[in-house]
Parts: sequence; C-alpha cells; structure tokens
Amino acid sequence: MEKILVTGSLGQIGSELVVELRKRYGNDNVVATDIRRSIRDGSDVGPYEYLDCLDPHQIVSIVKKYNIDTVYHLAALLSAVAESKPQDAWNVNVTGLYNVLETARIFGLSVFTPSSIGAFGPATPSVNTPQDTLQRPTSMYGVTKVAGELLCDYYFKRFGVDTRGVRYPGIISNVTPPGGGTTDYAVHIYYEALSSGKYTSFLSARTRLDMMYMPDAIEAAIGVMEADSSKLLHRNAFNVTAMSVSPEDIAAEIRKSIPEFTLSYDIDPIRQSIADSWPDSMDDRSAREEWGWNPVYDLSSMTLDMLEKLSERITKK
Ligand code: NAD
Ligand code: AKB
Repeated sequence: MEKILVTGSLGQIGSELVVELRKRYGNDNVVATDIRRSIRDGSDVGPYEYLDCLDPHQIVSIVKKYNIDTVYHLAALLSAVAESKPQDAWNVNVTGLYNVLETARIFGLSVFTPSSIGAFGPATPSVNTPQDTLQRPTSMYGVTKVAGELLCDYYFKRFGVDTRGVRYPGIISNVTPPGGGTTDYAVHIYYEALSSGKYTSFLSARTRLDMMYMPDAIEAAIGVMEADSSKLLHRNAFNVTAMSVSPEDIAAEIRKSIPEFTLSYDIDPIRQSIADSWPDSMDDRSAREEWGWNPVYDLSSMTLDMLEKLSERITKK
C-alpha cells in the first residue's frame, strides 16, 4: 500500500480511517474522496477529490492522477436508508462496487470492501454465526452486501484482483455520526446520555446484536489489507466482532458512570424487523486464525472511552 484511495471518506468509518491511514502511510499518499464536499476542518490535511462511484470515468481519472495502488471502498447506503431507497441502494452498493472492481482489474489495484452482519438473514444460525453459512438476507442492504461479497470473490478467482474484506457488526464511534443504519441507536444512546440523561431506543430491549468500537474497526480494515495473502483462505467477508449487546446492556454500562440515565422504547418496525433478521453473535475464529484479528475494546472499556471523548467534545463547544 503506497498510494491509497478512500471512497465514501466523509462517512462514519471513512472520516476516522483516513486520519489513521495518513498517520501510517503519509498525508499525501492517502486520497480522500466522497460525493459531498470536504469540510476543511483541520483533519483534512491531505488530498481530497469529489468522486461519485457511479461514474467509472471519475474513478479511473483519480486512479491515474495519483497513481493509486490500493482502494478502501466505503461508499455505500446503510441498511435503514437502503430500505427506504432500494433502487438507489442497489446502484450505489453494487454498481459502485462493480465500477471500483473493474478499475482494479484494469490497473492492478488491491481493494478493501466492508460487508456487514446485514449479509445474514433470518434462516442463518443466529448464535455463534459461522464464517461459512446460509446467507438469505431479507433487506435490500443485505441483498447488496451478499452480491458484493460474491463479486469480490469472483474478481479474485477470475481475474486475480487482490480483494479483501470483513463483515462488520454495528460500529460505535464519537467523531462522525452514523449514516442511517439499524445499529445507529448504539451511538445515539451515548450522545443522549451526556446531553439529556435519557434516550428512547428504536430497537427493543431484547434486541441483541454484534458491535465494535471504531479503533478496532480501523485495525480490522488495515489488518486484513496488510495480512500475508498466502494465509488468507477466505479473503473477503471475514466475520469480525468485539461484543454482542442489547440496548439494556449498554444502558447498564452507561449507568456505572451516569447513574440517573434512563432508557425508554419507541420501536421503529422497519429497523426492528431488519435487526430481528440479523445474528445475535458472530463466530470470528477465521479472522483470528488467518490474519490475527484481536479486538481491544469490550463494552465496558468502550463505554468509558466514549463518555470521556464525547464529554471533552461537548465541553469544548
Ligand atoms: P456512511 O453512510 O457513514 O458513509 C458512506 C459515505 O458514502 C457517505 O459519506 C456518502 O456521502 C458516501 N457516498 C454515498 N453514495 C456515494 C457515491 N455514489 N459515490 C461516492 N460516495 C458515496 O457509511 P459508513 O458507516 O462509513 O460505512 C462504510 C462502509 O462500511 C459501508 O460499506 C457500510 O455498509 C459498511 N459497514 C458499516 C457499518 C457501520 O456500523 N458503520 C457496519 C457494517 C458495514
Ligand atoms: C447498519 O446498521 O446498516 C450498519 C451495519 C451493521 O451494516 N451499521
């Protein structure tokens, strides 16, 4: 990885991944791109370009301009947004990925693409979900994620493109708000705990899902891209997780720091039905064995860090 392109770089993951990639590989060697204009807030210390992944010519032109050898392809619509705009979701999540993979085939690029717990469905074993198992998702997001996993496998096997990826769980972070997913409650709950001392969850108390703190999510992306390719049996779509939690678990952890915090419920049927179709907990042994995946944060250490970082940010405002 010498010259890196990040698509969808202003989103929840991209905004933090770009900072870490620039620390490791140099500011000028990481080109951040998105369809939104960059907010030059001081963290944007390297090149930024407008890039719509639906336009293959724009991708080729940026790859040539910066002599790119690696792409972190993050541009996508998340599950709740995808369910409200299924046609757009297919275009961005599948055609956008296809355009990136075609460019990778022509120019010999390596490509990281995140899949998701959303690639599983109600028929998938929901506890300790195996790496290789039944995938019949019922949301449009899930359909696009399975299609993406298969496309990445195909480009590796058929054309030798160095494709890699992970199935992320819900990502919890404190820099950029989440972009419209089913697991967003697990981020909002921390902001609201500090600002108002209460939160109304759109998922039910019993909803258990895999989650991960952003520093581990960044390590997962870079870790799988830096892994020795001869050791990778799965390459794309490695299950990775750090914790399996419900809204009540997070609330109980928050109450250790903010005892008066209250949690109530106002269920959103669409996001609840998506969450109900996803696993409770994934088995991520393949990632641990094939490239040394080993998350640092659990619910308790993540909660302390989230509350500390968000308090600092609120105090500075
Ligand atoms: P996000 O919604 O926060 O950011 C996505 C970015 O893509 C946005 O900045 C958006 O402007 C951009 N974008 C949308 N359409 C585009 C287009 N046509 N061309 C270029 N850019 C476009 O998403 P995120 O949370 O950062 O997720 C990044 C990737 O990780 C996605 O593939 C997502 O499915 C996957 N993922 C995320 C999570 C999570 O909890 N955040 C979990 C599992 C998988
Ligand atoms: C979403 O909820 O859509 C994402 C995901 C788990 O893929 N956070």
